[in-house]
Amino acid sequence: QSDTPERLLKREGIGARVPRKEDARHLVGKGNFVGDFVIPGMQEVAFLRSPLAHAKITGVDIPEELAGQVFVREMLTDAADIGSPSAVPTYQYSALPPLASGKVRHVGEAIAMAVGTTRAIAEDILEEVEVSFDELPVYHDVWTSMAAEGNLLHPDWKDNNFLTLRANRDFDEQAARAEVKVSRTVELSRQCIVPLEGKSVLAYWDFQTDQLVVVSATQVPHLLRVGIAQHLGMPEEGVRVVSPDVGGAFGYKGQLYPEDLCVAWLAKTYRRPFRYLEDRREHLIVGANTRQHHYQLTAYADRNGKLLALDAVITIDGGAYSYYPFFVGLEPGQAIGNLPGPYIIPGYRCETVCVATNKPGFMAYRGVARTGVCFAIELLMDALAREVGREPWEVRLENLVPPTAMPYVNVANKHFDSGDFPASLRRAVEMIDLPAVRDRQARGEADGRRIGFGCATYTEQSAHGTSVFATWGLPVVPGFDQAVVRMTADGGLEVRIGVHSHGQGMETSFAQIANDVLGIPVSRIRVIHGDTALTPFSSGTYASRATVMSGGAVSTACKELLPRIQAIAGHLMGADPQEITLLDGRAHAGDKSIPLSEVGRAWYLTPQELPATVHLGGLEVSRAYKPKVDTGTFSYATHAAVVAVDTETGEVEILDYVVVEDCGTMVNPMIVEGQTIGGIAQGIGTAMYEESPYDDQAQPLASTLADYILPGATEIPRIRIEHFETPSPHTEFGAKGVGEGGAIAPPAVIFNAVNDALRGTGAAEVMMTPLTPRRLLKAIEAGRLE
Ligand code: SMO
Repeated sequence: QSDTPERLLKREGIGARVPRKEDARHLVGKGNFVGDFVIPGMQEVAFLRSPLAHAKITGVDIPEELAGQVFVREMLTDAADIGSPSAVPTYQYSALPPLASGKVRHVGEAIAMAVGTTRAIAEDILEEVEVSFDELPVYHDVWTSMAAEGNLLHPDWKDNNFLTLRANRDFDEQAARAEVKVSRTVELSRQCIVPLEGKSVLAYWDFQTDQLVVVSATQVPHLLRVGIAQHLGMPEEGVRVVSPDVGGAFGYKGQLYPEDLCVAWLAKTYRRPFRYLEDRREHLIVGANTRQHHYQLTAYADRNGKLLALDAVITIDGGAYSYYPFFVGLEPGQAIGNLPGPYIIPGYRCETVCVATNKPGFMAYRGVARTGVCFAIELLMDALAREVGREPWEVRLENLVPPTAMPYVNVANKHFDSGDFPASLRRAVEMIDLPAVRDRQARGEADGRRIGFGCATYTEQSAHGTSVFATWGLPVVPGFDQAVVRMTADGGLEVRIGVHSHGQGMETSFAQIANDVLGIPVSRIRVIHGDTALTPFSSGTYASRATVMSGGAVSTACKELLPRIQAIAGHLMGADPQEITLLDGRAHAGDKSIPLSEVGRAWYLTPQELPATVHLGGLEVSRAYKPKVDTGTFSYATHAAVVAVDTETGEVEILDYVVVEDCGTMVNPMIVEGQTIGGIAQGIGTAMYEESPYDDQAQPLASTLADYILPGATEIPRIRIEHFETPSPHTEFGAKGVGEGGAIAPPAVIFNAVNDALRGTGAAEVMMTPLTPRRLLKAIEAGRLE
């Protein structure tokens, strides 16, 4: 194999499986997390948290000798309550005080904070603080909350609903044509997000720059700066946010938390360093805040299972508060918009209610509402297939948007950009070898377990643009990104991006994007992120947006830098700049080449050697980027699995799991696969293990990892992945977002497989996550009683 220029380029450019630069430090424990910072004089912060779910605070008794070490809401006079406004109609606004103000609305809400030289000392101080309460009626679920009369969660509200969204497109006329009607109720339990690193924030005063520096485990450093400045009444240039290594975010680190604001307030007020690190018990109590959806669904179809209409009532438990800046409407909005999935559905009627309850405020979690809607629509598709007596994948093929219809605007006004949904399903079914699975089912298993096949196809809107965010009525409307690229005097490259990388491998993939344009070796490209003082503004890393948005900005900035490098190289080499190609860190013209360090040296160190014409612009470029069409990119995938169900013990084993995914142009297929597998591990957690149950006083029943069950390595099967690559016509190099996708389909796939396994046994269908042995045995028993 000869190293042709093309091969040299592709060895590290877009599409290459370059090992991740960031792994080296993490594998030897040299990451730099908020918990690793050592600052002389730093004090640790602890929070006194409510033992009750809904109560008036009638008094907080702080012993006199602890004055100055314990803080309550009234003392934070120059900190505003966290507001999460939205112009979406029907939305009822609620303020989130940094420390409880007059009332607590969920167990674990922070009432007071203490500071000490160690966390243990701060916690001991809080032992001396007495809080008295008058208990209020507790709304532990959406149904009790919707039935509330008086004693509502928030003052000035007319009921306990955050908001209600309605859609109706041609429902009555389409439903009237149906020959088959299938109804189901499906439900997802509340759960936590459980990143390896919890919420973490450290703040200090930098006297040199006269800035409040907030070091936070955040996925949105620039938005956190906007939020902190706004809520502490400071100018933005007086605040710097640093997001160092972050141990997973997944949506949990996309907002301004009371704890962030409190610690920032301490540092602003006392001009000394303070830090708060959430512990695991706090996370399991105050972070139990995601995925809790209830669906009542009816599919209307012809007798082949071709859908005519879909009717849904979605009820979402939004918890007690709406967070800044991506308010609680994110979840119901995504639910009503994404429920139709990848299908052609002529008629659609949906009502989505997001109800406030006495539980921690709702949080976006990898996939946002799409894990829920995929679970709902895909369980309904299997139920429809059983009703019309066809294979579930055949019924899906009747309904998937075909590639010939692309671009396609669906019934919920989603603008699918490209792709071949049916081909992904056909290939996944082929990889599973369904005929062999059906044979095996007919023969039966020697160990008495029952085998089942399940699949799910989804499309994931990612990299939402400005016009999409604008409809959410937020004070912050993202949808673009910026990058700054600078060639150094010795021929290296610095790339500055405003998004933050915390597991996505951007330090590698963004270097590959730059390498693809400039031919500078990935080892000589440094990607700088996570510091508002060093990087251009960005709304941050979420919604699977970074590669499309910031990646697009890096690519366009490098394309602007390229002719400037060519001009200098052309002068140095006596060649036509347009004939210069950059490869492997060198400028080539014909059979001559020079290292880029000569270009860098000429510009920065010996400019007297250059003619005036090449001086314009220099070797540093800042570019903003928006996709050509900003309605988002639509990645898609089919996941399929074979499971074995033990009907005696209720245990489920995943025997095979395949993915056929299409995220457009892949920058680094190894990273795409890592993202997919990681997402699937979390999806398996949602499907089978993770649950934050509450009693009727809204007391959390899982506050340790002995009660809250996470999947470990032994619960994750070997996952076989195949890729399609249909470039998005809207984006810089054809990429579509992929970060969240893996977490969307697993609950649907696994439940469909289990229901398939139980077919003919008389068992009731399983329709509620997580599929614990207890729930599965109950479904089997319910069937026997019938
Ligand atoms: S749940 Mo994500 O960080 O869009």
